[in-house]
Amino acid sequence: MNVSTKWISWLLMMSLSNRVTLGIYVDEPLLYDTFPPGFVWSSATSAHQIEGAWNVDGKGPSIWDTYTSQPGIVAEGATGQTACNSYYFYQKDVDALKSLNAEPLVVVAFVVVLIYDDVSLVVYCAGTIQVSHYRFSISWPRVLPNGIGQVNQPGVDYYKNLIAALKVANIQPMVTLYHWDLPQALEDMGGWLNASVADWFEEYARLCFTQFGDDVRYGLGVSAPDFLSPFNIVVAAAAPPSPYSQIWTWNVYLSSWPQFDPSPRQSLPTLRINFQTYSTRKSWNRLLNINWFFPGSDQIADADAAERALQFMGGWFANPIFGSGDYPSIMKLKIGEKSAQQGFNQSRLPEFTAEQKLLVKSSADFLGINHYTSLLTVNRPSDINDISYESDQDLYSYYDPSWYGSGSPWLKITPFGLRNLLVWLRDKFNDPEMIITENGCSDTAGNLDDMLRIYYYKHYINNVLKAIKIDGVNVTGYTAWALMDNFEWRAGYNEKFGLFNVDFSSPDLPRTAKASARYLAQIIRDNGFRTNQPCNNYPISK
Ligand code: PNW
Repeated sequence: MNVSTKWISWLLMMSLSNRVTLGIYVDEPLLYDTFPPGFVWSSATSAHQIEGAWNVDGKGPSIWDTYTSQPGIVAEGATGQTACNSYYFYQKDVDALKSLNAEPLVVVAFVVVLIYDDVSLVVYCAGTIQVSHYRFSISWPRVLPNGIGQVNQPGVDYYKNLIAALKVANIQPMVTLYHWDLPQALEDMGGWLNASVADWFEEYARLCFTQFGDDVRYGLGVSAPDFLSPFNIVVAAAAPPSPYSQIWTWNVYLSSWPQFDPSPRQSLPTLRINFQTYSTRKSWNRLLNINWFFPGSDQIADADAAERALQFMGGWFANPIFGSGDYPSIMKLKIGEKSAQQGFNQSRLPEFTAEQKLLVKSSADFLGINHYTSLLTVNRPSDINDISYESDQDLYSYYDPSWYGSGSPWLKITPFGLRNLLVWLRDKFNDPEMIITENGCSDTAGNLDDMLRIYYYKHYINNVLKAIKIDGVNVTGYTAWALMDNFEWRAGYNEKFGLFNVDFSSPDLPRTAKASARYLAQIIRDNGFRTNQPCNNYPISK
């Protein structure tokens, strides 16, 4: 559904019903407390969104290089061909990260602090080293230009240099293996829909573990696997529709499980074994892109619809790994019933074999969560002739008009949703260890005095703190998306998520800290919230 159709149906729905919306925005009081010791603080980017250098030093094209070379695809014809040019300017990125992680223990300053109680000096006197992390992704076609086979040494060297520079800055790498930039050569052979993709991915992962494994404590797999599927076209970021659109009604549920291919291949466990072989310090995880869904009314049917939305978005991936070892029962039921009504002789949702269930279950060390926003959801049966992931859910989701917007139409500021989500994940999936692997907010200005982003980070991070301290959820890290303004997929350079502004009009592409970068750095240094931090002292009563 395009944006205008969405609005029209939303307006229609609001005028036809007198629904009580349960998601009205309220300011919440902050919890002034600290995160557990050792809490991981990180900021993130992905290869195609920042690296540029798309065709130099032996790099092969990715599907995004191909996609953006077609006219009319990306806003204003933008491409990632140069982006933040991090292939050459990675030291600038490391410097930006370093400034989020100030040198601790300046003794002289400590004395001064006692005298003047100056907040900016307190920053340098935190007394403990808050180790910062950087989540970046490896570009598969940069290290393997054809996806498999010949290794591109300059590409490998680039990541070695980046990791070495991070090490010097005392910043730990968190490496995503796949953030949507499939080698075009593999796409030409069917991409994620070719059963061999599991072998291709294994070859690539093996190379990464061998080359970079010793220096990487956190290894992340496929970012937001649901976005590999064609339904990603309906959300803002959107990967190329490519040939998937022809066959996706059959494969949509399958294509997002490349490593869990129904053929008797055991690539996921093989990957795990590789992972463990190459380093005992690493963790293998899954990244899940998940919104929070509030029921649109107090009717049971709408509460069920909101739960269904969560299960289709999050349970789809979390339940096989952290839950029963299978798809959520509501997905099996809905898709099974619909498939029968639609004349399919079996459910469009593939079934795991007993063996696969065992292999998949508990195959990740922690659950990575990419979370940005919430929606309100009501029950709404779909047209049975419409065969799609959305229609299978029989619901309609929308935003409450009281929620603050951002620079992205799909992103409304709903910090309380994150706490609900964390509690829900804890309750449904056996209290897994969780790391927020992405969370952040866009604007279209990219201005340095970015108060909206400060508000976003303050209240979202505070909700993580409440989930940990009040609800007892096991969250061990938080990652801010993004380190700097970058190529925001189909939105080009218009939607800016950066803690650092990038001046794209200057050939040097300078990175400049926004106010939100300073604010986040303060929270990181304090490992939590104090009343006398800048921007935190609001007397909000319940
Ligand atoms: C993520 N949604 O995409 C991606 O991992 C990043 O590469 C991207 O830059 C960032 O978020 C901001 O868009 C998402 O509709 C896109 O809920 C859309 C949604 C979630 C994540």
